[in-house]
Amino acid sequence: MRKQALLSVSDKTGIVEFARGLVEAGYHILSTGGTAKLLAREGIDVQEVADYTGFPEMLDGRVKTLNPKIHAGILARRPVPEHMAALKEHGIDPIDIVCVNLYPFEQTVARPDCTLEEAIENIDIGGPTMIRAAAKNCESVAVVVDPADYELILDEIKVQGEVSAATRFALAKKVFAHTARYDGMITNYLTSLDAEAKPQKFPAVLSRQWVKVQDLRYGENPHQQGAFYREQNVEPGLLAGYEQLQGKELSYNNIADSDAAWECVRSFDAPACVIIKHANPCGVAVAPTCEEAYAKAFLTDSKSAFGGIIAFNGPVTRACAEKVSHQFAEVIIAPEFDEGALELFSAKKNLRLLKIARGTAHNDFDFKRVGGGLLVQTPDIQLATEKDLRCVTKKEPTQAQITDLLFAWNVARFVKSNTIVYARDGMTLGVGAGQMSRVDSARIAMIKAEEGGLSLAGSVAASDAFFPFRDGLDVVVDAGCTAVIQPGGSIRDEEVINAANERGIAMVFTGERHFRH
Ligand code: 93A
Repeated sequence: MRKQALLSVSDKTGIVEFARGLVEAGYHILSTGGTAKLLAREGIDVQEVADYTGFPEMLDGRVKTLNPKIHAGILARRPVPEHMAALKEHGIDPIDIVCVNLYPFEQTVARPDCTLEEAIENIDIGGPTMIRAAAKNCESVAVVVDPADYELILDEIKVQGEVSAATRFALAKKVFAHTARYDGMITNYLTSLDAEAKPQKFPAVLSRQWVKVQDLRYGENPHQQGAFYREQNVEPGLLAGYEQLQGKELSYNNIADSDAAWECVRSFDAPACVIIKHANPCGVAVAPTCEEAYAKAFLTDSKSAFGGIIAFNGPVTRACAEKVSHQFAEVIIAPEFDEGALELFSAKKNLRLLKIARGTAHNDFDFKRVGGGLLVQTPDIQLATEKDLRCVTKKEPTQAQITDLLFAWNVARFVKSNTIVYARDGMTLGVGAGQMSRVDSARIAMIKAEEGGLSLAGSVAASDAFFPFRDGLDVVVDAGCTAVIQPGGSIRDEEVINAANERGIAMVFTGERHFRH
């Protein structure tokens, strides 16, 4: 029985070469109008589907391939004698390869002048029907939706005489992902048309494509499996665009912590250094140079910095590298390393160096998996500036305090809640992270400063959310702090403001909260 391939593509990239290869391998080619015309023009022997089925393309092309001669030819199970007998009885030849790509719905609706009528006409019906049928019958049929796969198919046919079972199965999986995404786009478009709908931030169906960058040795723990994916078309400058210059393979936790480090450090304009442990900053500083910033950041909590992930927002020089080399680090991240730094680090074979272009783009959405679902939000990139601060105490912060308050406030965004951050002179003095009670975070941050031999006298403190009672504020003032930044908004704000006035410190409200869970 002659082998048959059905070719029906909107995107005609590579189709001529593919068809030619199939003909050379002995395939009979069936094709729809436009595709057939192109192939015939290129001198390829092709039969129009209309000619084969005896039905013309009708209803302005809405019905081209929707015919039992096509669908039975695709769906018949070759190992089942009754199926093959049924084909024979009705004069139908099996179809062994289905090569289809769909009407360009996405490109059509992306055009600003696209009408509803045009969008509707670009909803492909026959194409998805054929590829779903072929994928269902991947036991016997190879289905190609991506021109990038043409070469593989031809190679396999050349070498083994047919497309292998493993490839047919892999191609079938691709089909269902492809049609799911296609239907998702249609749903999103139609939903966006709802009468008084504002531009939709969150689509009715969230379908995205993530491309595997690498399998990881394991997940968060060795008994979990892990992999890293990059979102297709992601803006450069995000962690997904890093280049690893040296060192061991990145682990799951390395990537998570590197992301936290990079997001924090790139939020500063001045040269900055951030040291991360378990996704929390244990030292952050700004200074005239990255080298000085590192020295200050390390001081905050030099015990926790051991085995940390260190990120810089500017070039790492040899002098900076020399300072950093004294400590054990898992990963060092920067937009640039000079020759001297690279030479020095090269002695530490395991140390991972990541070079990341300093972009300004942010993820459009943050995701958090919950059982059976996904929480989606826009990222926390809003940050109060000096003009947003509202002083609520009799005492006003000095200009130096305002600078430190804004620094501490920025750092607090990157610390797990509940957060208290003590700071002075552009460096963190103590970071209290991830406690279930704010007052405990205030105490822990104080202990950190004490252990680091850092005085909190005259420091400032940032609290990622309001103080629910005055107790947290009292701990902060007892520690030596003289100015506080917090969102405000508690029903007990008055109690907390009175406490601040009673203790003679300055306090400003930002009106914005930075929970991070
Ligand atoms: O209008 S359709 O939904 N009805 C069909 O029966 C049908 N069969 C194939 N669209 C149909 N197609 C699509 O036509 C294919 O998915 C492909 O995108 C396109 C190829 O048309 P042509 O070969 O005429 O350029």
